[in-house]
Amino acid sequence: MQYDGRMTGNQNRRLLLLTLPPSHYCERARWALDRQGIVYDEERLAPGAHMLRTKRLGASATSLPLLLLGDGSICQGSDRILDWTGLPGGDPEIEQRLEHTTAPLIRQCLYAGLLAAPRSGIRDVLLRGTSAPQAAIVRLIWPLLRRTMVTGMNARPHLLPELIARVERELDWLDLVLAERGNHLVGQEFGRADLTTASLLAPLALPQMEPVKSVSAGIEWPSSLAPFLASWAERPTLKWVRNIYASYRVPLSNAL
Ligand SMILES: N[C@@H](CCC(=O)N[C@@H](CS)C(=O)NCC(=O)O)C(=O)O
Repeated sequence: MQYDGRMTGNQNRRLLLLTLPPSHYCERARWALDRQGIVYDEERLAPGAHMLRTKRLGASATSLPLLLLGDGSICQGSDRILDWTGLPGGDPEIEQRLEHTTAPLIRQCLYAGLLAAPRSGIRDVLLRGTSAPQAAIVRLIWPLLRRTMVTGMNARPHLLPELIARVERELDWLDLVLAERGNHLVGQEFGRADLTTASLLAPLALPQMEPVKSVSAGIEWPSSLAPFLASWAERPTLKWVRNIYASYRVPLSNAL
């Protein structure tokens, strides 16, 4: 097990998973906890508020997911959280590429389209399940926050053609991997590599399973993205992601 080991005020309390609601890394952590039958509460944070919360906890970075353990220590990062759950069936090489190349690219590409489209609904999706005061503040500062997010992720609309081409190359790679390995990436059973791939690709596959379905409900895909999402929908990888969700995504926790 690998985690920060920093102590917080969470001693003797239930596990608490801090998330940014639509984050695919947060979904990866949620699903692993659910899969392992680990009971936890989820605290959904608005962008910006998450920085104050993580700083107050003394975390080494602001990124989510972050799991507050019952002994008060912090486990930050989806990879570490999966380590902590002990979920078997990992493939470090595939998971590293997904975590460090594919997933940030998907995020950059989708936000480049969504943040530039005033009626995409992304602001409400980012605020779903967050506290009323956080949501009120974000609505007030949205124009500034939107620009900060564009800059922070380099999610600039003029980059979309290049980002879309790079996403297609990642899908080409995964189509090949799945063609070689069959229904499960490691062995004959659902495991960590399958969960990592499915969760990090979910924003493209759009599985209609909870909690992903309600977390992202209300998104209006702008014309800069909609045709590409439609043309990718029947690719082997994205069909596989939807099948994996339908077969294995059973939300068990009493999270939000
Ligand atoms: N490699 C990290 C990446 C996590 C990450 O980038 N999370 C994003 C949400 S998708 C985030 O928290 N961004 C805000 C920040 O870094 O302050 C993980 O697997 O947990």
